[in-house]
Amino acid sequence: MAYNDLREFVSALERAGELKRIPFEVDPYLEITEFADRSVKRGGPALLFERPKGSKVPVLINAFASMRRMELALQVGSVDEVAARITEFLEMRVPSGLINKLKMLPKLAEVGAFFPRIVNTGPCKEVIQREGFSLRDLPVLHCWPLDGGPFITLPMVFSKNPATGKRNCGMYRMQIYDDRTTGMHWQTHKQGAEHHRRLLQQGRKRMDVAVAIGSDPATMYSAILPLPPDLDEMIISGFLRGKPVEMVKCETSDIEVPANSEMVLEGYLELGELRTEGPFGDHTGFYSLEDEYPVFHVTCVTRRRNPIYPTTIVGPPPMEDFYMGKAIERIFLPLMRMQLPEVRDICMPAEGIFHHLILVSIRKSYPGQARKVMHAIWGLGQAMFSKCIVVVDEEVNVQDVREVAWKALNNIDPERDIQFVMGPVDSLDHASRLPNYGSKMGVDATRKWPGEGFTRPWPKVIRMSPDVERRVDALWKRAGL
Ligand SMILES: Cc1cc2nc3c(=O)[nH]c(=O)nc-3n(C[C@H](O)[C@H](O)[C@H](O)COP(=O)(O)O)c2cc1C
Ligand SMILES: [Mn+2]
Repeated sequence: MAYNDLREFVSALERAGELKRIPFEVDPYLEITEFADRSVKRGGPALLFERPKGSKVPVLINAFASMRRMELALQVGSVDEVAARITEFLEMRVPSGLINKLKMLPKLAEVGAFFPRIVNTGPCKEVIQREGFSLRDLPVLHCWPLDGGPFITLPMVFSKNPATGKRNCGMYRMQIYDDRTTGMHWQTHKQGAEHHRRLLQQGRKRMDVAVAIGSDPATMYSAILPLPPDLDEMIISGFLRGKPVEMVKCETSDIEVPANSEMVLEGYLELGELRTEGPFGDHTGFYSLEDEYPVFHVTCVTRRRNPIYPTTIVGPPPMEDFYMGKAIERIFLPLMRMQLPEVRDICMPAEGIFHHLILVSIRKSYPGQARKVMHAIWGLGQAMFSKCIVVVDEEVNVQDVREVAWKALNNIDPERDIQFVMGPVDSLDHASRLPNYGSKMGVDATRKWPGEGFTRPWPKVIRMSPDVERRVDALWKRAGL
C-alpha cells in the first residue's frame, strides 16, 4: 500500500530499524547538521529530533540517506524495480487482436492511477493561518558556520507555466530572511525560473507560488527528478506510488498542493525584486557564493495540527542527496537508453557530485561513437551540466570507479582523446569562467579503432587461465590460506 503521508513513512522507517528518535534538545543552529553528517557518513539511521531548540515542531533528517531507505521510500526491493517498470511502459505497444488488446487493459488502468486527483480538503488544512504566523517558529536549520542564515532544504515549490497553465514542482532551497520572507533559489535552468522569466516578459507584477513541506516520500522525491519541462511531477509520483496524489487548492491562489502535506507556505514573488541569497554550504562540499535571487513573500500558512519538519543537509559528499541521486541514476537509465541504446550503464560517483563526473559504458559499433554519446548527454536535460564525461567500452564496470580509472588511464592519449566543449554549466560551479557558462570535458577512453586512425596493435588485459584458477582454488585451501 502506498504511504498516505510523511508520518506513515516515518513509521515504516522506524519498524525497519532505520530511524532513531532523539528525545533531548538539539540546536538547529549547526548541531543537527553535525548529527546528520556523522550519521550519514557512518551508515547510520534517519534521525527524528523530537525537541529541536526553539521550536515545537520535530525535525526529520536523513530519511532518504541510504539505498535501503530509498527502497523503503519507493516501496521496492531494489530501485532497479522502478527502472524495470519504466521499461515495461516504454515497451508497451498497441497489440494486434482483441484478446491482446484486452490483456492490455490492466496496464492501462494502472496508467489511470498516475494522474493526480483534486480533493476539497486534507490534513494540510487542519490549521489555516493568514495572520499571526512566523517562519521563525519552524526549526529551520542553520546548516554550516558560514551560511547566510537558516535554509529550508526540502521544499516542494509549486508554480504554474503561464503559457500552458501546467504545474511544476521543483525542490529549490529557501533562505529564511525574516518572519514572512525567504529567498527562492531556483537556478536559471530550472522550471520555476522559466515560469518567473515568462511572467516578467509579460510585464506582470506578481507570481503566485506555493511551497509544500513534507509529503509521502514518492511525492517529495518527485520534486528533484530531472523531468522534461511541463511533465507534471505529480503524475510521476502517482506512477511511483501506484496511487494518485490528492491535490488541494491553496487558500490564496489557484495553485494546488498535495493534500497530505505537513505544511504549506502560500505566497507570491514580486516580479523584479531580488535579494542577496547565500552563502550556503552546498553539495559541492564548498560554500556556494552569494548571488541575487527572487524573494518569496508568505501570505498564508496552512498545516497539520502537529506537523513534522523534514529537512536535509548537503556538504562534503557523500550526503543524503547522493542516495537520492543514485536512485535517479538507476531509474533514468532506461530512459537514457531509449535515446542512446548503445549505453550499457552509467555511474555518477559521490565525489563527482552528479554534475562533475559521469562514467558511461557503451557498446561501440562505429568510429567516433564515444564522442557522439558525450554530445548526446550534454544535450539531454539536466545531464547538460556534466562537467566531465568518461566513456569506456561495455566490458568495463562503471560502478567500480577504480576499474574505470585503471582502464581509462591506460586507454587514452590525452591530446587525442579529450574533447573540450563550451556550454551551460551548473550554477554551483565556482570554477567556470562565468556563472552558468563554461567548458566541459569528454574523455573517450574506449579502445581506439583503425577507423579512428589508430593502427597500432591493442593489447589484451591480463587474465589468469581458468583451469589454473580452479587448481589453485583447491591448493589455496590446502595451504591453509
Ligand atoms: C536537497 C536538494 C536541494 C536542491 N536545491 C536546489 C536549489 O536550491 N536550486 C535548484 O535550482 N535546484 C536544487 N535542487 C535540484 C532540483 O531540485 C532539481 O534540479 C529538479 O529536477 C528541478 O526541477 P525542475 O526541472 O522542475 O525545475 C536540489 C536538489 C536536492 C536533492
Ligand atoms: Mn519540472
